[in-house]
Amino acid sequence: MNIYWNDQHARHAGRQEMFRGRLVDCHEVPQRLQHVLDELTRRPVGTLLQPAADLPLDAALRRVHNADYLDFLANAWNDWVALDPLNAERDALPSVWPLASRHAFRTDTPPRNFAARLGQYAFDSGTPLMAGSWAAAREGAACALAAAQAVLGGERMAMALTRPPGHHAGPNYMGGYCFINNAAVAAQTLCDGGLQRVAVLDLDYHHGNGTQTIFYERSDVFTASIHGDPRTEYPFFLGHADERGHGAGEGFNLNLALPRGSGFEVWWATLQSALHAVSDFAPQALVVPLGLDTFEGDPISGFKLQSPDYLRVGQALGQLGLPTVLTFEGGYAVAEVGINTVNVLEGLQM
Ligand code: Q9C
Ligand code: ZN
Repeated sequence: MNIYWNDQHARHAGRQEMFRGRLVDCHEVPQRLQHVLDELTRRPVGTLLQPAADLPLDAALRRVHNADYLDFLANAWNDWVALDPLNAERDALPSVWPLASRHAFRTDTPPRNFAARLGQYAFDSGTPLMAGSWAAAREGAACALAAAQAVLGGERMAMALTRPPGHHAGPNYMGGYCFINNAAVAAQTLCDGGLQRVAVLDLDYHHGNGTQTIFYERSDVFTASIHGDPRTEYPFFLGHADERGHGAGEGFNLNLALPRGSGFEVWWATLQSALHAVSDFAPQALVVPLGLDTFEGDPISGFKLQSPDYLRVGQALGQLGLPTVLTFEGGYAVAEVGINTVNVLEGLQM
């Protein structure tokens, strides 16, 4: 297994996120990825690599994100500091949003004010943006692109080991600690490499709203997600069972929501349904946005998987027999995220 890891990841290190009316320490921290690297030195289940410097990254980014959003991200830090030089010491967080209801606020008149633009391109105040966020997110997408190319080149499995995560990022918005949708970059790269059917199976605790939205009207990418019920769990406004795709994409999205508190038995049964749906689609490759926040010890999530369960998860994915790209998503029990991630990778190769 080729594991492309993001050596720029620590340039994104948010200080605080807004949570229920106050700023709390960020959960999505650089140590998460370091723990995975540490566990990979103990259990070398793959080859650690870095993406080549000359990949067609900008073209790959434009395949899944709008050009104006990418421009916004590329310039956001400079614009933030231009607003007030003291901002150089502070992370950027949005505090005003154009509510999307019809006739509520206009979105056809892009504001020039940076605070307004930040709100326009973000859907929560939990995703701090700082000087190195763009560099880190960009290199993460390069890892996803490299992983997809490796699979197109005949590797059975590859992983983008990167942070910040990606699956909440939509065509033109950030949120949920995500800026660039790495799983979507991987899936689109597989399509552009000639595959006619690609499946995405999102295993993060939180619904993969960004990935769902990016592929919602398409029949060549089947998206499925197992996640906490959005009626009580983040991201709240997407992830319900009746979202099945639209237009040509009708029937090519599957949401399997489970109540907060669900344990491995029910999660495993749900995984079997998801795997059947993936097999029925007969994909030529699989992308797995892998969140480890389904773990019982996760501080912000509500499922109860235990560390050995992740070996079985990996095994079940491996038994599909598909060329597979994994992207590293959530998982905030920092001390265990390395063990749990490498358990999946070890199970995949059993
Ligand atoms: N500050 C991923 O797992 N937290 N994102 C809600 C608001 C947002 C999780 C509290 C959770 C995002 C990739
Ligand atoms: Zn998550």
